[in-house]
Amino acid sequence: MRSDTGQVFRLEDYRPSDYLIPLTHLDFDLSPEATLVTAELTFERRAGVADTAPVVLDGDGLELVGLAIDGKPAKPGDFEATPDLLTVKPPRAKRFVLTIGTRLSPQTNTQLMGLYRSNGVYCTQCEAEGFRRITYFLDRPDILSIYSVRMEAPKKDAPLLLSNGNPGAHGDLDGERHYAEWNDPFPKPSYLFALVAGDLGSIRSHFVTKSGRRVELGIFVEHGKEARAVYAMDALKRSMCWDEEKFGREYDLDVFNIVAVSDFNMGAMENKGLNVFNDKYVLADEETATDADYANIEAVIAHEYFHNWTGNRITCRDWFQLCLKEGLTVFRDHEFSADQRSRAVKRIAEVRTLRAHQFPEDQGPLAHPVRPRRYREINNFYTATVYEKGSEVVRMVSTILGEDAFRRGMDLYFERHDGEAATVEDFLKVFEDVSGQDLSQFSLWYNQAGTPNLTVKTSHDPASAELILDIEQSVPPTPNESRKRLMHIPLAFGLVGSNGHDAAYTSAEGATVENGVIHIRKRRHQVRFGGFPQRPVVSLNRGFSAPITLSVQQRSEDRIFLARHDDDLYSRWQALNTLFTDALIAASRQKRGGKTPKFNAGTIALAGAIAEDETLEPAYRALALALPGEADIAREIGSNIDPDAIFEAREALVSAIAAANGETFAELYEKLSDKAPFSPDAANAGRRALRNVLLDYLSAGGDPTRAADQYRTATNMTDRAGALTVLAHRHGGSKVSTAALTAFEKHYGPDPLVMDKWFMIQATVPGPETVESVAALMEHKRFSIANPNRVRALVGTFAIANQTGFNRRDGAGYRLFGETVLKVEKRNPQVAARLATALRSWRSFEPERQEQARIVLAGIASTPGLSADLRDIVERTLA
Ligand code: B3K
Ligand code: ZN
Repeated sequence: MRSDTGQVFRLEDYRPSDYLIPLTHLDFDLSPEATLVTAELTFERRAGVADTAPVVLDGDGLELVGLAIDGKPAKPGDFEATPDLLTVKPPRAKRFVLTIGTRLSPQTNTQLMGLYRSNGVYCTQCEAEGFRRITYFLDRPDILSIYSVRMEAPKKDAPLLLSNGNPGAHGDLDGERHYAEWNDPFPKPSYLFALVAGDLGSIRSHFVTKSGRRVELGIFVEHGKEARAVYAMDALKRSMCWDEEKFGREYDLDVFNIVAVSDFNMGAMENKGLNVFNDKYVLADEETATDADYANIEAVIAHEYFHNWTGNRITCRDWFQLCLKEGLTVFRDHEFSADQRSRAVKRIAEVRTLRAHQFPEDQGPLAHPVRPRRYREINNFYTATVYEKGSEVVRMVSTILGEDAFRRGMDLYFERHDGEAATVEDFLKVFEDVSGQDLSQFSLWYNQAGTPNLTVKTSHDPASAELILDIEQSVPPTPNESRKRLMHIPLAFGLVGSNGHDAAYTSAEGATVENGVIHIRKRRHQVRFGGFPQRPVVSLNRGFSAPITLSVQQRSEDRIFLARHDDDLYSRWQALNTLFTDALIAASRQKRGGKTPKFNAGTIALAGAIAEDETLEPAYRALALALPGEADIAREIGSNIDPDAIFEAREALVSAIAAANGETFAELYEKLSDKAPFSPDAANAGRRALRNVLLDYLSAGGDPTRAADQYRTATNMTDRAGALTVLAHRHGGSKVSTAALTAFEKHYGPDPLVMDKWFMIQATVPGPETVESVAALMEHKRFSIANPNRVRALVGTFAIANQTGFNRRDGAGYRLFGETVLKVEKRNPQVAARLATALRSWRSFEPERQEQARIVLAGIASTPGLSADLRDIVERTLA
């Protein structure tokens, strides 16, 4: 484990390195516990740098076994080496070569950073700072180098030898060994280096780019799982095609390879020409993957592929600029999925994710700007803020400029910065240049943390036929940023007439209003729209044009009207969701006060009407009927949260909706039960989604028959897992539920990815006893503390998605969690730190729970020898 130096990195301290490394040649002699790496690095001193300036290279736990300067073995006085640093006295010449030998033990590398082994396969993960665990280097993203790689290994262990770029020479060696060379002509930062060697199966295909270049495609998976990679291959080709059409981006190498491994710290990695994936985001068939898995695979394959231009060809100058590649690439993968599936459904899902993950981050102790200004451990900044809010910021640029100017800006970005390590300023500049707009106020979205709030009061003046909006913006204080500046918020809107369609205004004053967007730039705007002798209904933040919270005074009749008629499908969903949320907040207050909640009949009826509305696609109806989750309600309440009251309130609303619409739901459930052959496409997935939401309502009354039948007759994993969830959550402990869980385990036991679903379903069973069942499941033979997917499925899911179990009043959930985080940390600090962020909202609970959480956090903080990763998260969470 790298020692915690307590060092803080600051954006304002950026300075170019004294040396460049134009050429990097790496030689790997692979062996599980003694891999020898020889790095031949060509250095070039930058102009103006003294020839005495030492070469200072990053390392992380390295063992130096050899060092030569321009081919001559280095003398003791010429260098100083520790596991984490190599300092070399440079030769006089401007250009020179250092040959560095290091010895690695991939087999015992449990951090899964640098070179490690997963199921016997050698693989690498270098972003952000894993390359320094392979060799000493200027391990920073602004050092772009041309790489050539040679590797050798026993043929039997590693018939497959892969690295970045295009394949070069390969052949047999003495002693049943072989070698392969790879050359990557595109200069790249060290974090994009990759090597894979092992025995894997594959599927192959090819793609012809629009200029006629043929690209060989390969996806490598465990033997026997090849058929499960077919969907990923299809998604890859669709991504390649889409990027050409939508962004004019062509692929640039002769090969593109994807390798799926089962031990991986995150989702996937965009290494140049050799993406390495968590197998969860590659493998799918109807028997083992849900529709959500298919959608995720499509999105992650696209995301990593799109990085080839946004991230690889144009990379980041430093890690503070991480959103430059991540936010932009998320925006691109969102647009891709919207084009492949349903735009409205995709948008709603994005907003739900943003609110579930980014809003609590922005509103809690870990809040930071999309471009942070300081960090202690960069791996802790691969956050929902950098990724998801980062994507929303790019979306706002597109909203402000319009589609055409946005595309011209992107074209200019690619043209101007190809082959460079760029900054957020470079990115914004291209859009200013193509549009002539001043984006300086807008740039606060990158530099200021916190979710802005808009308060809107509407009034209507029949005498002047005006609709008046009084809008006020505020940005709440966040850690280390108590005073906030006013932001530029593009607020898309519509004024809906009594016919249910947008009505045109004759004048607009008080703010710039263009193309259906009000540009909020000041603290207060009074916006007056003329031409309304009758009051229209206001629909605001259409399409979620800005990632803000909105407090609009609006009658529930108006919301019901919007939920039925708004031309903007996102806003229809939002209106319904607000109605549900308000009802649930009121109901949880009533529950807490010992009263029985009462619900508005109009809202309840609306659920039935939406379910039946065949003008809406099933996937949309499924999202509309899925009530806000317990965590969503908690977030809206904000403080002094009692998760048990929220749970009961939500159950009461589920029952009320089910009771009032039971027949409609049952008929629709049957109607959707066609047994057409399986297809993972969006339309079919949507029907399954709706049917599974209905199953949950229909099972709320306590009868497990329908769920048990669905479990028994299911022909795909979506329906099977959907039924199992209902059985375990609503009928837990019953004979049918226990039998189904046992049958599932028996059938899928040897398939780790499917067993993750089994763990997840049980980790999310509501109620206090789940603490004990999660503890018991951690002893299950299919569980492993060493595998990040298993840990996330069981313990991560428990902490993030089980409000009543994790936040058990006596603190047992937090204690189990705290102990597990420390266990994981011993092997893998990065995964432990990520896990620990689940405690970030601890201060929003009622005092008893807060105290229990605080004790656990303080216990972690006082553990001797804590890693930098975990210390950073825990100290910020407690601050
Ligand atoms: N760039 C990687 C994430 C690396 C995380 C390092 N801790 C995957 C992605 O965002 O595409
Ligand atoms: Zn990414």
